[in-house]
Amino acid sequence: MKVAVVGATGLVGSEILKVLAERNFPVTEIIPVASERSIGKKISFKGQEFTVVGYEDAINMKPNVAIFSAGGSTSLEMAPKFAEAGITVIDNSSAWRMDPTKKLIVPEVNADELTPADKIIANPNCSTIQMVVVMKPLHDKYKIKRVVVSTYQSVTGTGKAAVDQLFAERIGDNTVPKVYPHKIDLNVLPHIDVFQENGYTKEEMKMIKETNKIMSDDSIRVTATTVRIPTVGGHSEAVNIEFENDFDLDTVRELLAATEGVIVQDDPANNIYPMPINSHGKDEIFVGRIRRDESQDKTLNLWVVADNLRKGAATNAVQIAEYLLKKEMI
Ligand code: A2P
Ligand code: 11C
Repeated sequence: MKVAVVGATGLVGSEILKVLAERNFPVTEIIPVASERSIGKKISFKGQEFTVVGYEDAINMKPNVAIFSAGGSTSLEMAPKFAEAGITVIDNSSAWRMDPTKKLIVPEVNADELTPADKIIANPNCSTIQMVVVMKPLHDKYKIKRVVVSTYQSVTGTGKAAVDQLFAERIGDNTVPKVYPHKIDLNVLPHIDVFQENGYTKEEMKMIKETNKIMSDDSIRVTATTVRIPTVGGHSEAVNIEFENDFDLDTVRELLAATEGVIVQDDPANNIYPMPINSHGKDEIFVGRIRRDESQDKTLNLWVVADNLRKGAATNAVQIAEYLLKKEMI
């Protein structure tokens, strides 16, 4: 497989290269694509060097699949050009997610929606992905009525510039450009992405709308508060789920433990619960603090953690490519 990685020099792009190598995706050639300022730079993959090219050269090199992680406007402009050339695009940006003609895929939940006609496939937002993988088996068994989620999101979700801002603040360096409107070190910002007219942020609205689309169920009511914290890698979520039917906590634990891609870490007596620092470089989603909401019947509280650059972005995209390959769609 010839694989183009658009945004190969970015945080998610470099994670995509690592995940392709680790999972032994059958790559014959990597075609790294980035902005004009990076053309000619070398990117190494499995000990081999590949030169960064512009998107037109990349299309001419006829990759089987192109994994995009270079922002929404780049995707809006370039993904259709790849698709028109017959190249399947897996896009990490928000550009195509809510387009009714495009599929929004989390392989554990809805890979079976994919057909050979899907040439631009959307990868959901990181905070949505880790939540829906956990929701799916619970929804199938108990039917979810409503979800209340509060997130604690890493600066890596914003990209390299945000990581630079955090470390610059830590050493008192004021020369680094700021990507957040406030200090992030030793602080918490209840603000991810831009505010909308309804008072929610775009990140919060993504969690709501994307969840309904991925689960193919608009009856699930979701409300979200998304918060940026000064961690470097790994998003955490406090998730409160109200079901139609009552559940048994042991069965919930068993169901989650048996779910592909989910690891239960729930032993509070020994201080064992998921933490973002332990999620770095892992493809799985970690769930703990599994307990009843004692203020309301048929309601569960969970703490869900995943490496946002992995399952939240790169791993999910590579898993989509793996599915397409297995089904001979690329
Ligand atoms: P570059 O390194 O040349 O700027 P991050 O989110 O970590 O900041 O990374 C963004 C990624 O998207 C980088 O690889 C960046 O390349 C790439 N990118 C940004 N704009 C474009 C563009 N117009 N065309 C192709 N790649 C782009
Ligand atoms: C964040 N969730 O943590 C965002 C990053 O729609 O893919 C990913 C934004 C997106 O800031």
